[in-house]
Amino acid sequence: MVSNREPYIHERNKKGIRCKTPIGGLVAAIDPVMQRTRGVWIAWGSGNADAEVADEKGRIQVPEDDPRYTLRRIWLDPKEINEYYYGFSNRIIWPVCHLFQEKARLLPEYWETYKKVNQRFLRATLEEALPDDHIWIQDVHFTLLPAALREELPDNDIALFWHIPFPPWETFSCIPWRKEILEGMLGADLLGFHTESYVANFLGAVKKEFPDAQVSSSAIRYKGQITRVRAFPIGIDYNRYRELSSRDSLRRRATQLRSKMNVQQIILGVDRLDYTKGILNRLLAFEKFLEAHPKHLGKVSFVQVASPTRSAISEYREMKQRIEETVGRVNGKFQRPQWTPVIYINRHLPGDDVLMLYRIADVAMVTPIIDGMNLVAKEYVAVNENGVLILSEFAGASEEMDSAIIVNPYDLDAMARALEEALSMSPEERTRRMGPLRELVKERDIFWWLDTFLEEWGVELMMDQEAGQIVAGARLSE
Ligand code: GDG
Repeated sequence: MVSNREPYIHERNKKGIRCKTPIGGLVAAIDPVMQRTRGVWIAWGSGNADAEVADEKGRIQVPEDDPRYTLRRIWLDPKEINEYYYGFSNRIIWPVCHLFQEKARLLPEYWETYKKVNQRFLRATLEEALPDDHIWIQDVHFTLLPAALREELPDNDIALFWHIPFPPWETFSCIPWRKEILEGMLGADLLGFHTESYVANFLGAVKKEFPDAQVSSSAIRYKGQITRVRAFPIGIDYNRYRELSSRDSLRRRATQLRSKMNVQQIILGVDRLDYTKGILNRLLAFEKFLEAHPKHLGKVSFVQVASPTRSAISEYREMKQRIEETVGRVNGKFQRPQWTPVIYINRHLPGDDVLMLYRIADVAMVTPIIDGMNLVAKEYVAVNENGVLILSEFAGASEEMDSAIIVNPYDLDAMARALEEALSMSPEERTRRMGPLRELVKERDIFWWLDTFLEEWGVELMMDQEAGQIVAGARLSE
């Protein structure tokens, strides 16, 4: 496994060194597989005590209490973090793939460092990989790795999963190094995206860029190498969300919170404070909604969790400022001594607090300008069976979750109307819409995603021989 973020992070604080696991479905799903295959996970060692606990190669056996596999940490210096991570990954690939070309900073030094870091990960992977190993690369940080590995390891199976949208060629082509990126990705045997439309965009880009490539609807033959390309819509650990959110203590706290808030209905947004997430448009739509429907004044509050992210990048700081000005203006316009229209939280909340908000929210607004998938939509549906989901048509999740109220996040009036519709929806209609959404989130959970990916990749054979059991195709949660 190769990813930018590591599955275990060591941090030193006043009390000593603590090992944390990042919250999120991906690590939760892949860690058990790694534990069974006893493989190697290569990632950037980003914790401030990571080096202290690893050996001279950056290796550490994890989980610490019952070591099963090797985490190999790669050290990055501040210039590399700035140019490879904040620069190339977050200021070039991220904005371009989210159709924000105008925010892209196409600096050659970002590219040079990105190449260097990909080389560093290449060397580490070559040191770790055994002849039969499957090598799975996550996300946009290592586009050059599949082809570079392929050259050295012609017989290993290599796959890459892309977690964000893949844009049309007309947008992608603004990247001066687009050929190298596409060629790098085509070193993989299997490429996964969240949706059919990202698959189509990727195939289209390859056709445009390499006229001699043979491109079908699910595979590419280029320079003798075949790459299968497929959509694997990612899910969440549904059962875990159900379990965690139905604990007595959490239910009690949620009921208390709900009664303290003293409003009839609650609307919720939970996002990293990213310009792609549509937080600003959502606030403007809420303002329009209050203007158009004064009967809701004093009765409905909108809770927006905007957790800090990438604040080293100026576009993120600018978006934060615009959001905060808007929160201030909207609250200033409507607030009453006993009622706050917008409750804005700009901190990373503990997981339980997010679950509690999912439980008490009558309506969740998941209205990104564009989003690869968006897991918040799925988490809300898993936790709250009586809620209403308002979902952007430009979130990857809308390809599957079509019984939500689907909106265009640019159309503020339509979003204001959707809010009115959601808040006045009958219990029967809520159930009619929520039923199929829950089924889907339950059925296509993170383990389904993993199984489908591994099955397509033919991993079960390898696991069969090594572990004496078939893991892929089995429910790893069981
Ligand atoms: C990328 C793609 C794709 C948020 N604030 C807090 C908090 N969160 C959690 C949510 C959710 C996660 O963060 C966000 O997941 P998303 O899917 O919405 O978004 P990205 O981070 O942009 O992820 C995305 C994903 O990769 C997977 O492939 O779906 O499209 O952009 O789990 O609950 N969690 C806590 N406190 C917060 O303040 N505890």
